[in-house]
Formats: sequence, structure tokens, C-alpha cells
Amino acid sequence: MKNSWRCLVLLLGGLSAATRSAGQFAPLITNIDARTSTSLNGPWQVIVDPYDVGAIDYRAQPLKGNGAFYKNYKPKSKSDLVEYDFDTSGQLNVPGDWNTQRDSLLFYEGSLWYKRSFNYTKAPQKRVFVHFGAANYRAYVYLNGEKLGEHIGGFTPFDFEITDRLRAEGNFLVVRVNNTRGKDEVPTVNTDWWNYGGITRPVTLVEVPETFIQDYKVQLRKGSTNQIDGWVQLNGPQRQQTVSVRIPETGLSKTLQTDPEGHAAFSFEANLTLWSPGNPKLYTVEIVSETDKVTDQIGFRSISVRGTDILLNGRPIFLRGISVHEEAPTRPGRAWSEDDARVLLGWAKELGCNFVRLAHYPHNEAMIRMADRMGVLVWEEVPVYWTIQWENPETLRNAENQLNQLITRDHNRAALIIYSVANETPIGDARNRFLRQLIEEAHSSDPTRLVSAALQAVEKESGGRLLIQINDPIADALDVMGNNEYIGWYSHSIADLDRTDWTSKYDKPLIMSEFGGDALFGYHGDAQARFTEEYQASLYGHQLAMLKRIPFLRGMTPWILKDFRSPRRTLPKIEDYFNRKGLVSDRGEKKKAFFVLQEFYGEKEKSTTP
Ligand code: GCB
Repeated sequence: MKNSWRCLVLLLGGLSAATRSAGQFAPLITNIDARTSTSLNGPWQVIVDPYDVGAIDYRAQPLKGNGAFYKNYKPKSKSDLVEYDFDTSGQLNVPGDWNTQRDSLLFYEGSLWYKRSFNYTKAPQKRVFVHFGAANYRAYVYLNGEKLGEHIGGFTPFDFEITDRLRAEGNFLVVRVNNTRGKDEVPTVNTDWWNYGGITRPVTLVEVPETFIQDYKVQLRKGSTNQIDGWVQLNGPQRQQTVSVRIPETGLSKTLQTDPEGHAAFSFEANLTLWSPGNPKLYTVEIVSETDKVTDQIGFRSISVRGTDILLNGRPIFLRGISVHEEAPTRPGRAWSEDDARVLLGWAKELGCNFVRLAHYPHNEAMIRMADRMGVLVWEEVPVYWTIQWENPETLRNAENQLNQLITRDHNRAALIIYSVANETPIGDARNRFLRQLIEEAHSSDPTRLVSAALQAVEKESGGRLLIQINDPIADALDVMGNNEYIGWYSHSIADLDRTDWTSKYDKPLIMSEFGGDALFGYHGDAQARFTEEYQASLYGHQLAMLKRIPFLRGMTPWILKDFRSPRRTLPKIEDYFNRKGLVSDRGEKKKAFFVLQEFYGEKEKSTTP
């Protein structure tokens, strides 16, 4: 619980990393859709500001006067000098990345200012928050010319209270979003995905009672299939209240008393139909306080490991997965909507999946909620990717905050079974310490789920065989080992897959979290020819045969469901700034390898559980 409402909202903070100071946490309100809310989605006025002229003066000092864009100042006379105007600068849709809404912004990295006006009549004795699903990467938020605060991290939610700053008419919300990459950031400057900037997820005004239910957890106790453990957290002046937790369908109702901090923990037995991919049963759960009521749809299942097995509801399961980036299925750019989630998860199900790896950062909430409903198990991840500043305490704090914001948002989702704390990070003392801290953080913030990381193994030749061993020292702290390998693409040949054997230093389950190769949809040739569908299909065939021989393999999430944009992929006519390892093209066409994996998963499903 200790981290459940931590949120990296920097109320002070300057313009550069040097002046930034973390540490002021605003409460994160969960389950926004169940609250009284007003959407601020739609067209916003925008100003593209590559030099931050709306924020700093020519001596690089923060602007305070009317030149600061957040003032939204209008000239008072014809001699008044004002060099910006939101109203005539054009519009972009929120939510949405800016890169795919305007051709000139495709590669843009820098600041862009958003402005949206609204009227709001607040009901008496209510409080109002402005909630952002996410903005990449840094957001500076202002209401009616005054700063509300800042948020760092491109993929997690944040909110600010605006109760005392609202006017009935003519409010203007201004947000400067900056997606400049930074060496000390999470992720750092080097990735293999598009740095989509902007307010990429919904913006919502949330109205709650003066004392409201800020967050709660209602989940099965670790290892149990009939004991519900949980807690409720109130926020507001009247913290000591009687609260009840009800599951009407089961007739369950538990009454609690919150303490002076507004907190109450509970535990009770329940006879439940367990959630599983085969039967994604969700119960209506009501949390009712004296002043507030929140309703959620919650599934109950247990997830654990025993030796090299992963147990869902106490029974071994093989995770038939696929990795997914957060890109829209049928249009360019970031995904964010329920429809996007339905199509992406629909393709995964068509492939025969019971599992997805949402790489390499927290995806939007619609995705995990849809996974709950469709019965798809989920691996969630924070963007601790390749190399970051392992020695930098601010970088660690940033990663911890992103992890905790993700856990807070999703800790009631049955589909969520694994938190991954890192992807392909180089072994070393500082990195080991950094990751151990994150693993410990994930375990203590949410003991009911498993923790993993996508590692890389070491290999050697021996008597004509290629021997690969998983021996990363941080694996001893993980529940499940992830491993990425690209035999037949970046290393060795496809034929080498047939002489490869895997071992592990640890008695733990393995998920092969990546393998694959690029193919341009519709490009055909023989199975030796790079970038053809035939090469990719052959690679999958040999990979799957090799994977079958790994005795401790309990799942896989090949790379990747759909082609995705990446600035690293420059080859004309083939890549054109897309990573082509998708089983589905960027236009939704299925490649040959899709059907190779589909057949394998079909057989696997017959021979294994749920
Ligand atoms: C990896 C990375 C992933 C890349 C992929 C590739 O190992 O984890 O982010 O996109 O390889 O296609 O090279």
C-alpha cells in the first residue's frame, strides 16, 4: 500500500533537468471512468514551439509576463506587442500524438503548447480534478494563467486538483508537452520505437465529493483462490468513515471503518467463479463510503510459480503470447481507444494467444480493461530499456515512479499477471542494483503478481552444438525469467536454430519474450532472402521447433504483432522507418508467419490447459 498513491507530479521544478526536483506526490485517482466526469477530448488549439519561446526569455530565464504562452494573453490595443495566438495557430486532436496528425511534425521532438477552453459549473461540496491518461514525455500544466504542476514520464496517468481555481465560465487549460529525449530519462535517448509526442491519452475533468474514494484494491490473496484481501483509501477532510465493500452477485458485503488516514484494510472469504482466459468472469464490485460510491468490474484469479511452472488458479499454464507496441491497428500513430484495444487483442486471439506482452512501456488503460473482458493475460512493462543511467538516483526515482503509477492504475485487473522491470539491459553492478530495487518495489507494492524482465543469455559452441545458458544474476530475484533472442536474424543462421540447446542456472519458468525477423508484407522470394515473408515464416518454423526442446519454457511472446514505426529503420522501400517484424503489416495484412504461429498455438492449446 505504501506506494499506491504515489505520483510523480512536480509542483515546483524548473525548465531543465538540473532544476527539476521530484518528491511532491499528488494522489492518483483510479477508475476514472466510474466517476462523474467531463471529457476534454477533441480539438485543442496548439502552438509548435521548438525553441521554447513561450517558456523562456532570451537569457533562458523563465518567462513570467504576458509573453508566457500559458497566460494566453490577448493584445489590449493595436500597439501591444504579443507574438503568439492560440486561436489562429491551428488545432490537433486530443488524445493523439502530434507526429501523425501533421506531416511537418512526423519527426518533431521538442515543445508543443495545447490550449483548451471550457466552462464548468461545479456542484456544491464537490471537488474537481483534471486527469491526464498520459502525455509524452514531460507535461507542464496551467489553468487560467497559473501553474498546476508538472509530470515526467510518457505513459502513466496523473492529475491535479482544480477545485479552487475553476470559474463558471472561460476557463483555459494550457499544457506544454515536451518530448525531447534525455540521457538521464526513462527511456533514455536510444530506443527502437517512435517518440510520439503530445497528449496521447484522454483528458478528463473528474468531479468527486469532498471526501472521496481515491483508490482501493480488491484481489485474491497471493496463492489463494477464495480469500479476498484488500484496502480502501479515502481522500478529504472526513477520513474516518464507515465503508462497505460489496459483491452483490455473491451476496458478499463487508463493512469497515477507515482510520484517521482514511485507510482501511480488509480480508474475507468468498466462493467465486475464477477468472481465466477460457472464462473471463468479472464481478461488479461496489465500494460505498458515507460520502462516495465507486463501482468496478473485477475478476478474481490466482497466479503463482512452482519450480519451473506458472500456475493460474493453481494449475500449470503455458502462455501463448505475442508482443505488442502501443500503435493503432488501422491508422498511423499511438493507440488509445477501446476500439484500438479490441482490434489488437482480437488479432492476438485469432493467433491463438492467451497472453500479450505490452512492450516496452505502460499501454493505455483501455487495453488492460479490454484484456480483462476478452480473457487475455497481460505482461506490463516500464521503459527501462537497453541502457539508462544506472548510477543516477534521479533516474531510479523516475523509473520507480513510473512503475508505481502503473501498479496504482492497474492493481485491480485480473488480466495483469506480470510486471516487467527491464528490457535487454547489460549486466553490471550498478544495473543489478538498480533492477533489484525495481523488483523489490514491484514485489512490495503488489505482492499478488509476478515480476519478470527480458534478459539476454550467454552462448558458446560445444561439439557442434550452440549452447545457450541463462545466467543473468538478477534472475535470482525474479519470479519468471524473460529472454530475448534473435537467432536466425541478428545472429547465426536459421539452420543454427536446429542445433541450439538451452539451459538455465535457475529453477524458474522461462518466457521467451522476443524472437523474430523482418518481412515486408507482399514481398516474396525464397526462404534465404531477407525481408521476404518466406524468410520470416521459415525462421518461425525453426524457432518453434527449437523452443519445443526447452524443458523450462512456459510461454513466449514473439516480436511482434504488428509492424511499428521506428527511426532506426531507414532502409528505403523495405523499412521506410518501420520495424517490419510484425506478423501483421502496418495496414493490417497478415503475413505468412502469422499462420505458422497460429498453427503452433492451435496445437499447443490442445495439449495444455486453459
Ligand atoms: C529487441 C528489442 C526491441 C526491438 C527488437 C528488434 O531486442 O527489445 O525493442 O524492436 O529487438 O526488432 O530489433
